[in-house]
Amino acid sequence: HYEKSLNVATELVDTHVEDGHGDDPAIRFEGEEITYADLQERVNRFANALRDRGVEPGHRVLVRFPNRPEAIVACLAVQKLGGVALPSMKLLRAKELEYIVNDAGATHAVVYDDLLDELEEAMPELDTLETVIVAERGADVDHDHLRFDDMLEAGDPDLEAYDTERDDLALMLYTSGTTGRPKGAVHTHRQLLSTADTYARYCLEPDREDVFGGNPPLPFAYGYGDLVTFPLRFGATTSLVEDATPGDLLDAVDDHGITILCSIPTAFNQMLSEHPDAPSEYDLSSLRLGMSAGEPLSPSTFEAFQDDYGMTILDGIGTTEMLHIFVSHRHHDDVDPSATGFAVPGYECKVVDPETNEEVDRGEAGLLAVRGPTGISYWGRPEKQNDAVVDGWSYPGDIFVHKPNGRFEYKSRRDDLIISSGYNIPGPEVENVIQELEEVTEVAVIGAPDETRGQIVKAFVVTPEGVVTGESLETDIQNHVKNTLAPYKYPRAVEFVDELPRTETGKIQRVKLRERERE
Ligand code: 3SK
Repeated sequence: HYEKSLNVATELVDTHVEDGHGDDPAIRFEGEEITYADLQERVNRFANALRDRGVEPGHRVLVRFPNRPEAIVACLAVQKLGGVALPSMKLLRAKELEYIVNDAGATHAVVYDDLLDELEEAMPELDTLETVIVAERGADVDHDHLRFDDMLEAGDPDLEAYDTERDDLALMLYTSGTTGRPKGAVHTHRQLLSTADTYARYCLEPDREDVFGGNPPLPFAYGYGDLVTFPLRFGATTSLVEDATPGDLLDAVDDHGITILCSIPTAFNQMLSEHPDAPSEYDLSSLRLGMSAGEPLSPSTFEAFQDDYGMTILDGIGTTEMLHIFVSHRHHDDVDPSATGFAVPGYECKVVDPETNEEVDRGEAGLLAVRGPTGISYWGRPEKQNDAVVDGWSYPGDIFVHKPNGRFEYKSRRDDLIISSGYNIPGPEVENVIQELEEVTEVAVIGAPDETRGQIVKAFVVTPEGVVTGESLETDIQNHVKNTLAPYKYPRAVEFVDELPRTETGKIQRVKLRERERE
């Protein structure tokens, strides 16, 4: 329960300073440590400068950065003024930015110099954008916009937060738009805090000594929670690394003493394959927990981390629309790696028949419905809203089984279910089995069109360097699946590829593989 008058920036920063923790580290970045008092001063200065430049309560402000402290300062400053922070993924091109900025009606943009070109290209088509502020790596960047550092210097260090209410908007994130146009998912001050007070509080049990670190980008809801809301809610520290490779992550654990490592399955798999000796080469003794989302974590990756790192990785499923994870194990649970976990405390989940929305029996597959402190809320898309939320239940679009032991087991995205000769085959179940093989780094399984069967199971496989691909490996893969799962699930086609198509947040774009098969 939250007071009616609530401001997320105040809760995440000012409360710690008021409680005597101003000298505690809030952010570690490269060699720098930013305390809570420093962060408060930067947020206040930047917010005052933004207000002088016309940012008003309710305004949407684009924030376009790699994982750097300025991104956190900018988002919190906007929120402290009652505005809505709109972080954008780095790799968005001019056309995509044009769509998002116009759809959101953003008035201001705070941009890192490396990412300015695409915005400049889009500028002639941006209807509402009035002011651009550029943060610079060096002082020699040529542009006609306002400078982040000048604003920080000029801004007053004292600021009373705007008197926002708990249900005022604070954050807006666009979905990746793999199916149709991207949609703006909006979140309130209360919802931001509630992700920390449900998932983080009960599943991770953080305290001030924790150091959160990882590589999900901040504009990805998963990264925003892991690296901004959660650490700052608990007075802990966030360790930021710009464009972190798996090797950079290991360095950051060693240098910054990361205790909760947040990432996605691809990066966890790369840590295993590219740094097999990491546990003896790096000081990883600070690690107490891993967090994974974005794609299901395979049981073989979970087990490898338990064996090699002595670290449990909690898999979770969330969505940009729901803001963070709503199904996961808690860290003291007996983790069953074949399942995602339980409904996060504070959330209710049920598995329903997609036709009737009636709950199906335990053990049967159906669509997952979720109800809790966050829910799907789209910016200006009433038709999508009505499809996604029915009777107060949000439908993220995933197929799950509610197992007799209470855990929810992920099957596939609704769109990724393969129907072959009348059998329903969840692609990720086949992927998990193929992933067990040493000769496989990554795999994606889809339904490929087939005249007789409607669809056949097809696996796209990436192998480690030096592995010989060809018929013999194809047969090994097929036999392994036949021996592990019902034989109708085996991949009738296997294609070896150099890499899998992915979104910027690391999700495999199975839709692209399906499109390729249809061509
Ligand atoms: O992809 C996920 O599972 C996820 C988790 C947390 C927040 C957002 C997303 C998309």
